[in-house]
Parts: sequence; structure tokens; C-alpha cells
Amino acid sequence: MRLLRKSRRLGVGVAKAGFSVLELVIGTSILALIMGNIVMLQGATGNAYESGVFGSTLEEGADITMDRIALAIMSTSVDRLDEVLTAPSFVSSIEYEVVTDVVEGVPVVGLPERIEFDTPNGRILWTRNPDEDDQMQLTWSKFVPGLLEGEGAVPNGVDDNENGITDEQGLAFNRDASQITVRLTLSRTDSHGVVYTRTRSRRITCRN
Ligand SMILES: [Ca+2]
Ligand SMILES: [Ca+2]
Repeated sequence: MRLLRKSRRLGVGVAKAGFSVLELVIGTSILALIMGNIVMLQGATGNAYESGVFGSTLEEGADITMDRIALAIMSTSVDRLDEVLTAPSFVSSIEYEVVTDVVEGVPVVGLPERIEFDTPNGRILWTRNPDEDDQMQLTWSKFVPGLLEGEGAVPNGVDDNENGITDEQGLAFNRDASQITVRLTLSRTDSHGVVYTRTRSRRITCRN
């Protein structure tokens, strides 16, 4: 009887010990799961943060560059703007003079300026007094691909993105009467190999 009680006590003891081990295993597994989730979550948050920063930087860059181009075109008149081809053709560079004032019907103009696509380096350049000794040049944007979004990697004689212009470059201007349509794509690849692309298109009216 005493032995039985002893063995029962032992049995209870073993069961208790087994449960504790099981608890420990489950506890450890849950902890591992939670820790794993936290690590994954941190990773995902990091990626999302990078994606967000990348996307918004590109977004901002596209908007600022488009605003600058629009301001330049709005401050020149059609007859102070070099030939800009009509669709389906385009140009990727414009030269113009900013009309600063009109005195007795005669426009007062500033120094010539140029906005161009530096194709080899994927940049949009703005130059005041181009090709002169005192020319001043600024990079308005980087990360401009050879062709506009949707036109593919190489010119193929087809208007792949169906915007009425064939094989337009990453920066493209075309004309419709006194209006100039500007199209612009910026594209970047992040450290994970994800490509971010932002495209802007705006129709701008030259001043009279
Ligand atoms: Ca096109
Ligand atoms: Ca094409």
C-alpha cells in the first residue's frame, strides 16, 4: 500500500515533469515563432521603408523636374522657342529665350537657354547661354532611361505605349500649335533589384 502510494506519487511526479518539458518545448517554439515574425517584420518594414523612400524620391524628382520645364516653357513665346516637332515626331532638346518683359509691344528677352536630354548619362541638363564661354549648366534630373516608359529598351519603329509618338526618349517634347507636350520618365533600381519607374506628361502653353 505504501509502495503503491509511492509509485502513484512517482507517477504524478513523472507526469508533472513530462508536462513541464512539453510546456517548455511549446513555449520555446512559440518564442521562436514570435522572434522569427519580429525579425521578418523588421525586414519587411525595412524593405517597405526603402521602397517608400525610393518611390517618393523618384516621384518628387519627376514632379520638380516637370515643374521646372513647365516654368521655362511658360516663360518663353512660341517664336522664341526653337523648332519643336509635331507628333508622331518629337525632340529631346529645346532652346529658347525667356521673355522677361514686353516694352511697347516689343519683348525683352534674357540669355538663351537650353533643356536637353544627356542620353549617355541619363540626365536632364539645363544650360544658360549654351556653347558660350560663360555658359552655366545644372543637372535638373538623373535616372532618365533611354526611352519613355512603355517604349521598351530599344527603338523599334512602333508606338508601343500608344501615346501618338514613336520611340520617344526618356525626355520628349512635341508641339501642337502654341502648346508643347512634355513627357518624362525617371527609373531606378534599388538594392533588391526592384525597378521603380515614374512618368509625367504635361501640356504647357507658351506665353504670348
Ligand atoms: Ca510612344
Ligand atoms: Ca517603340
